[in-house]
Amino acid sequence: MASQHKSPVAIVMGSDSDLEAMALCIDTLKEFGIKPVVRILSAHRTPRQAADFARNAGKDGIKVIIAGAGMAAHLAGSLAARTILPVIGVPLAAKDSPAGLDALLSTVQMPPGVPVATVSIGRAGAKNAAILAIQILAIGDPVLARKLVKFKNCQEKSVTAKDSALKRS
Ligand code: RP5
Repeated sequence: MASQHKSPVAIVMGSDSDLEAMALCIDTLKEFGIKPVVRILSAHRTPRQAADFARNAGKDGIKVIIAGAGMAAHLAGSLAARTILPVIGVPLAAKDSPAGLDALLSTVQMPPGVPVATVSIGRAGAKNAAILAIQILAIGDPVLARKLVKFKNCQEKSVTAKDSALKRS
């Protein structure tokens, strides 16, 4: 069944416990006018549903998949194995594994031929995953490209203002 999705970006996370960190990814995409498809799918707990999602994502209009998971984080890799869409992996801390280094290595250490564009651990990575997805989409979308330029300019102004305030203090 094609086109049940209305968004070019899907955010998939392994558990509802990942939502706190991944909320920043959702919010950042919304700031750029993109309302993502958001799913909880697990490489280990719902392997068939996760596989079906990855196989159908392209047909359903998704252009970039963002996958966040903690612990032995195989979600991004298992999705990437089943699609030609770019997959961005967000390694997450989990309550039983608060540093998230296990998730970082599980996400980033993909074998040659099946890349996962892995961002940093946790909320910083969740935000960067959204921005990276937007940058990918902006290659063919001048409106999004202009929004990205504005975003970078605002970011620069904000840091410059903090620098000036520090110099004055
Ligand atoms: C991973 O295990 C999830 O992505 C989550 O980060 C972690 C713990 O899951 P819960 O036990 O909190 O559901 O699969």
